[in-house]
Amino acid sequence: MQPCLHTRLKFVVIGDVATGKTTVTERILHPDNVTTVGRTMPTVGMNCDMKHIDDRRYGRIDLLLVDTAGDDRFNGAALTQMYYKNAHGFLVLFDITNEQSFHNVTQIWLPRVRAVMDPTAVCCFCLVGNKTDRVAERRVSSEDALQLAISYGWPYIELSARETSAEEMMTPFMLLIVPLVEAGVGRVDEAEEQRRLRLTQNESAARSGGAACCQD
Ligand SMILES: Nc1nc2c(ncn2[C@@H]2O[C@H](COP(=O)(O)OP(=O)(O)OP(=O)(O)O)[C@@H](O)[C@H]2O)c(=O)[nH]1
Ligand SMILES: [Mg+2]
Repeated sequence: MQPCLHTRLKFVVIGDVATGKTTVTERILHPDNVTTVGRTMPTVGMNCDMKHIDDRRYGRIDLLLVDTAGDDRFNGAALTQMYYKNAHGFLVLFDITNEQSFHNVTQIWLPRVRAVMDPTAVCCFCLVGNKTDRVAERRVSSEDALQLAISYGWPYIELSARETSAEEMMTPFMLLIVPLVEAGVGRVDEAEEQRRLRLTQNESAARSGGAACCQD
């Protein structure tokens, strides 16, 4: 029987304050739920949650999503950078109505990731322009954003955490994840996991047996 494919990936969501990192993360975790839009509080430190995807072709994917604070006052840049460790992907958010947030992609966020990233590790990036529902307030053109993404070899996604449909929300992220899965990044060796689990169970059984002996 073909062993079941199982992959564990860690993605970190970064970007300026109020670009919509928490709202977008919530929509990825719960694509059908738009009730979180307008209900978020500024993130303190980080939030992390797991999304389980069962795909007929790519098997089981456990995606750990780490939503970080855009405001350094909450925990300092150095601590935030700790959350970047061992990441397989970064969603770099900006708000299409806020030019500074776009500027800070290259001025703040990318240098921070590069400062702690293992240059040999496989890691993908995606530039995400959020809040496309605020059409009249747009300050960053799709062309400029696309050009920036292309210059780094990243894909560019534009969305509205408020209006983008559940399916449209997930499709671009699957496109990011699939090449990693195909390359075997984050692949879990199920047999090895089972072996380790059995060892741990045997050890704790032996330990509790030992304790019972001592009590006699
Ligand atoms: N119109 C509109 N508002 C949005 C969208 N996404 C997020 N918002 C709003 O933007 C504000 C900030 O959203 P958050 O998700 O808290 O932003 P954040 O990037 O997590 O902010 P920090 O945690 O402080 O770094 C909230 O009032 C959201 O409701 C969107 O697509 N469209
Ligand atoms: Mg937040």
